[in-house]
Amino acid sequence: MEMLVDKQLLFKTNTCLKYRKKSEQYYQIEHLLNGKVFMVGSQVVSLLKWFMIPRSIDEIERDLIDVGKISREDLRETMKMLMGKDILVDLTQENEAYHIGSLNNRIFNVEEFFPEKATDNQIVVIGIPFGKGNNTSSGSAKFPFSIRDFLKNHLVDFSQNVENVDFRFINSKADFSNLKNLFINKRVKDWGNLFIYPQESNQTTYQKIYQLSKDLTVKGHIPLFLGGDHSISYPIIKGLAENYQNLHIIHFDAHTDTYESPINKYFEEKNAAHHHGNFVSHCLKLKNVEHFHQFGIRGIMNARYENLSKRHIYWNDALQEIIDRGSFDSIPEGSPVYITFDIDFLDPAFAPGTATPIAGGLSLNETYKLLDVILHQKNIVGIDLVEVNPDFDRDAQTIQIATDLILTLMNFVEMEL
Ligand SMILES: [Mn+2]
Repeated sequence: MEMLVDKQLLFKTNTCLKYRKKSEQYYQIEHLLNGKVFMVGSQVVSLLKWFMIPRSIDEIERDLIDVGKISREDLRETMKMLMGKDILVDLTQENEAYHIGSLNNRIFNVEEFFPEKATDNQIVVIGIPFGKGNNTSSGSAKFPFSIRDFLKNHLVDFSQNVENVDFRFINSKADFSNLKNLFINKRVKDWGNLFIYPQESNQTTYQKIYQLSKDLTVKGHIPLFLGGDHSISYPIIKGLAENYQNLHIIHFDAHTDTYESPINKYFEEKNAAHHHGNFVSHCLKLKNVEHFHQFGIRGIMNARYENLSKRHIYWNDALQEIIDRGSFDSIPEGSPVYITFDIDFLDPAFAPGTATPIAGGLSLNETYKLLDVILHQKNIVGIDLVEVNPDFDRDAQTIQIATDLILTLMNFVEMEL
């Protein structure tokens, strides 16, 4: 048994399970951290009860196999199945550091993502319902739920007959054939939302996000994170930077997110968490992050800036020049590009649902024109959309813009289909 070779292993039944007896033979098991439900036989439940005390290989050999309770083959298959579903865990191994909650309102009604089953590269949508990086308003944590509810309530379904969807409703000048092909070829999947225990520390959450980003990108998937506040982008980019070198970050935002203060620095020395207003400062310290291109910067809060060695600021009022020029060639061809999009890049008249609005941003149509110029033929390896705060929204106006932006950004993702 290759799995049972290492004498150090110690197996235990996951404590976050709910059992329901369905008949004499069958039980339903619900995994409380990801919402997944399984049917198992009563013998499996007996086995799980036995494993409620951590068991070593020696005990398994002595008390199950040697006495003929179960054959070695059957036990191996059963344990493999249970461990794959995180029902049985190996206490001595680094356990999966995060759980993703399964949903029935997947975005655009696309299929659920199963990491172990994915045979080709996918755009994987994951919600990060985390707003504690902003200490005055944490409402952005609601966005992953709000957008999925909104789309489900409006029966937005791109899981079939996408041939008949006319994406020109977003931007009639753009060519959406790539997006259509992504949907037709089932290359967009929704994994669900990261499970965040309400009492866990911010550091714990950031560690999970980092691991998640690293795991997805090492397999070549293109993650599309729905924030959440902007602090989540640091662990995401840290995860990507483990897999890609010479990363270029394209950052749409009214703010530079490099705010430093003596208080920040004091706590930073104590290894305290970063926040939504300084995630860029942390990213700049990552070796593989080569350039940070910041678009849309404006407002009194951005009067001071420093550390421009890796940063390139494109002030808000200069964006029209890029649109008029029709080209943006500051990123070498083929370089991996990560897009982080703060909804406050847009003028709050268009997108009011955000916690730190700054007037004077681009309109929606101007934004599409700019994206067409900047993102044309870029090697996009990941995307996030952050800082959408449903608490400040008006008639789901910002949710609708966020939807159009998600579709627009996905349309730029080039994949071999
Ligand atoms: Mn911002």
